[in-house]
Amino acid sequence: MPELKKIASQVRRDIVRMVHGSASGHPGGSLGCTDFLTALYFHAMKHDSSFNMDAKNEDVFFLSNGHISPVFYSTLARSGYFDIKELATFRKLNSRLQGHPATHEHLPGVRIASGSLGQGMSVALGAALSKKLNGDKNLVYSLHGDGELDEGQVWEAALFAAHHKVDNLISTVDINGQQIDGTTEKVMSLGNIRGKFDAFGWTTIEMNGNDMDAVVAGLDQAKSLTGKGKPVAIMMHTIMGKGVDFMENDHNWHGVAPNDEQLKKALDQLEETLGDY
Ligand SMILES: Cc1ncc(C[n+]2csc(CCOP(=O)(O)OP(=O)(O)O)c2C)c(N)n1
Ligand SMILES: [Mg+2]
Repeated sequence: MPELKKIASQVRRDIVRMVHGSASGHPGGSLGCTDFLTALYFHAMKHDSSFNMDAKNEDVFFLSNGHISPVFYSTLARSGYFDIKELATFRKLNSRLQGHPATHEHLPGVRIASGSLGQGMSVALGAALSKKLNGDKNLVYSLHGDGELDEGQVWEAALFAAHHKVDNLISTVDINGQQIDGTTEKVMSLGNIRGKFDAFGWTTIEMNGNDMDAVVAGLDQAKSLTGKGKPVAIMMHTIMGKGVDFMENDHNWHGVAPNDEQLKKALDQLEETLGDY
């Protein structure tokens, strides 16, 4: 467990340094989802950093809320998919680390373009069904923002998943109550998200997404619920900007880079554990 917390601290440093380095990008959701991505890649998933697009005989993850690419890229690099030095190219011209992940750049670890919200669950369903057809017992994971749930395609996918008993899929919703222009309550009220997934025929659990022990336990529990005829959804409660006090719970940090002074303040709060890139 201390190991996972150490990794998460370094990933958070990477996030603020990457976004500062390009003076653009999305730190808020990235910091909130750091514990989840860390636990997913360093604990829950069976995956191979030598990377092939087909993901046969391994688990596979799709990031649907592609704007939180900083946390995804850092986790991939720290897991050995590519050199951590490449994180310094984030959002630079000709970089493989585009602001929103794209497949055209062939960055190891990225299997779909995302950023246009609402599509990741549909892709995950295709992958999950093909695993079933191929007799591949591994799991498919997807991550979605709560604001992303405003997209109708998510609910079409949710219906389909239950109808077709896609029980090798674990979809997580990052419930931080914030999105681009304010709180989710203000922009478009989501009501009872868990109740909605329950009504759509999913097995659901709740999890504190910013407590590493809870994230590990939640992912283990979700895995134990697969293979029982229903897709599994994790209601993951997080704080936007988690780990950097002045970014926490503030939608203004959804997609804004820290300036030099703010970067220093942020890094003072995040221990360097594995070495900066
Ligand atoms: C289809 C589509 N519509 C609108 C946007 C613009 N947009 C980018 S992020 C975002 C808010 C997403 O909120 P949430 O998923 O809660 O992410 P968080 O702010 O919590 O990181 C919006 C509306 C988009 N990327 N794609
Ligand atoms: Mg949100």
